[in-house]
Formats: sequence, C-alpha cells, structure tokens
Amino acid sequence: MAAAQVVVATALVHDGRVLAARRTRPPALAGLWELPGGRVEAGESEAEAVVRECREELGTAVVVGERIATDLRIDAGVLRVHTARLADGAPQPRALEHAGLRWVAAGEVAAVDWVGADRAVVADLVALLG
Ligand code: DCM
Repeated sequence: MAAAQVVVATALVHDGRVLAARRTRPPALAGLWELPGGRVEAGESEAEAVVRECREELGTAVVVGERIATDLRIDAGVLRVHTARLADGAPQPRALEHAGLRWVAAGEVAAVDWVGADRAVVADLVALLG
C-alpha cells in the first residue's frame, strides 16, 4: 500500500501573528480559514513543498522553520504543520484558492473559524506566538 499523502500547512509568523487564509473551495471548506499549504509532490521534501505553496498561493518567499503539533489525519492523507517566516514580499491571495488573508494574534487564534484539521492546532499556534 502506498504511504499516506502528506499535506503541509504553513504557520507563517510575522510580527507576533500567524497568517490565516480563507478558502474558496471545495464547498465544504469554503469560507473557513486555514494555514496555507497543500500536497507534497513526488520527489519534494516537506520544506520544499512549504516554500512552493507559499510562492504559488501567496506570492511570497519564506524560510521554513520547525515542525509543530502532531500529525493530523485528514481526508486527503496526513497534515503536517511547519513554521515559517517571511523572507521577501508581503503575502497576497493570488490563487483562486483563497478569498482573503488575515494576520492573527495569539489572543485571536481560538476565535478564528478554522477548517477542522487546523482547529486542532490552535493550542500549538498560541504557544508558538507566545
Ligand atoms: N487541508 C487542510 N488544512 C490545511 C491545508 C489543507 O485541512 N491547512 C486539506 C484540504 C484538502 C487537502 O488538505 O482536503 C489538500 O489541500 P488543497 O486543497 O489546499 O490542496
């Protein structure tokens, strides 16, 4: 049996806030907020996937940090969260995938309407933001 598909999510931190992106699809997830990311492609490391997804979806260059939280089972496979910081360029919602972006402070993380998997990471994000 093939290994589970890995999906990376990016906890992109800047000035003490983490970036949340509002999904436009699929209908079940539209309007909910996520940590930007996507599927790791063949031959790609998780860190490389984080860099590529941030470039494609946000138009920004990032430096990847450590992995946080535990692996989360999702329909698509397994979700792994990596921290990152901005290297260059302000994030913009470039892809059709995101309707908006917001920078979320520690005290606001729990109140965000996260997609289900990302909701499980709330405590880790609060700890990360200090
Ligand atoms: N996904 C998620 N949380 C994220 C990023 C992705 O639950 N932070 C899920 C949504 C999709 C799958 O992973 O089911 C693939 O993501 P995408 O549709 O963005 O490629």
